[in-house]
Amino acid sequence: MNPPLIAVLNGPNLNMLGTREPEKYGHATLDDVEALCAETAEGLGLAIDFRQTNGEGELITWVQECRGRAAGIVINPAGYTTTSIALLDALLAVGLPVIEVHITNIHRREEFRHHSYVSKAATGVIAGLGIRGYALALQAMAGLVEDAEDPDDDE
Ligand code: DHK
Repeated sequence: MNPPLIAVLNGPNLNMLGTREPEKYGHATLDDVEALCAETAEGLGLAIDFRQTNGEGELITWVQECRGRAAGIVINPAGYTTTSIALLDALLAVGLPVIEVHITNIHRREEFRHHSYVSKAATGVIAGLGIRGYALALQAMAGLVEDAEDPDDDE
């Protein structure tokens, strides 16, 4: 059997990780994040499809394409977190487990970053743990996927 596929989707400006405000986002690049996700997923028996876009429409199309293809979505919506009802609607439409990740603790930052539309579709949210948050999200997702496969098994 093929390992369950988890889409790891990244929104705008995350392609600039490593050079972008390193005092907030750290020094790891998006390639480092992808390598961490790939290694973590392999250990958990998951496959990943790791992507980044600066476009809202493209991000929404990728979410839509997860239906029937992926077992879950890990998403850092970046700047679209606080603005995109369309992204929220897409996440609700696909009906998959969603884990929202933010590298920084958005609640310690400017007030306009505190409200997330995406959280309304998220099973869980991880913020403020740096890129480690992606690995934690994949660990949690492995449990959610297992629960979905064996709903009667409490172990
Ligand atoms: C990344 C961004 O690009 C911001 O727009 C969010 C998020 C925070 C992060 O912490 O990963 O406000």
